[in-house]
Amino acid sequence: MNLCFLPCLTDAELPSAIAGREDCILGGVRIGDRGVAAPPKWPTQFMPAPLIGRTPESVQEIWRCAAPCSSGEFAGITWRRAGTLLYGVLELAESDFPGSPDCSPLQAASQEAYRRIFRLLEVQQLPHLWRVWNYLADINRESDGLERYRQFNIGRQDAFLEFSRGATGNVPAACAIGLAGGPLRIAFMAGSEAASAVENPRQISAYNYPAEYGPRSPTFSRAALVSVARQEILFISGTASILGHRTMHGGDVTAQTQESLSNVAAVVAEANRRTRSAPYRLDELAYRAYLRHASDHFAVRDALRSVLGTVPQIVLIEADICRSDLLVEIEATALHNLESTR
Ligand code: 3EB
Repeated sequence: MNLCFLPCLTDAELPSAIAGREDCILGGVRIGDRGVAAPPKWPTQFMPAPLIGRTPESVQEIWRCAAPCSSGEFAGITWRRAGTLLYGVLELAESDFPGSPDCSPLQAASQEAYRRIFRLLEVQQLPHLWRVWNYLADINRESDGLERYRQFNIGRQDAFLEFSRGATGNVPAACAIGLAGGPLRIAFMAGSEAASAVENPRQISAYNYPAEYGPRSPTFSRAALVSVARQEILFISGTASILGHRTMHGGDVTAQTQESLSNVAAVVAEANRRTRSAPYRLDELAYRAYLRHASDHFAVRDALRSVLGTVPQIVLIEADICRSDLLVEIEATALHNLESTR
């Protein structure tokens, strides 16, 4: 198969990255405010959030395969598949879900989104969900008596339970991030092989968070390690300034960035106990950081530089984090060849 992960392409760089083989692009994401003249033909998650400290104001991330992908639509999901690997994108408008006294529109939309994903994976006979990117409007706003992130968590967990998937243990890596508006936007990667879920010894597993963070725990693992033919992907979930289950360093973005990176380092160390490839290094990961306030951007960069010794490959995005006291969240991805050292 030989997968290629290209995390940060400008519109100018895109044509040579595609190399005339649009049918070989598995899928990706477009981040930034700026629209695109001709939307890509491959499944693309649109994230219309401001990019920070970068011109031009949009970048794309793509997963490129060596051979053409198959593709399709299923229940509103646009997907492409390469061998035993599948990437899909789904958008659901909450206004299409009336909700009920005990189920808000967002909760209903979230449950339905995951149901559709699980049904597609059944039909495709690729049962294992590895990584999910969740974006929703106004994540910290309370409505129907509950913060919207907590509504999302109920719908997500109900779908896992409905499909007998279990909501603890081997659950996907994920992020759940707030945008200014728009539909529930979900992208995911899945395959025939189970990912190996990685947890962080510095943190309680999110699926075991106590009830003070909401009636249902979030359904995600701290990272997922997955073999794809002769390669291995490390997906590190959104990682924040949380120790145990508590937010640390309220109001201090520098300390929150340092704590988040300590957590990323701990997750990488755990992944390295299990990797079949060369060890992952912090300075080779492709990072994405979500900042609640764009004005924190220099503080975050300085903290990255002082911890990592360099400013890594990173895309900075202004967006809301799922706890209102969190100012920054960092996620990362890496792709290794199993036979080589890097
Ligand atoms: C945390 O550690 C921070 O609900 O899917 C990070 C990654 C977070 C994923 C999710 C939430 C999610 O709890 C928030």
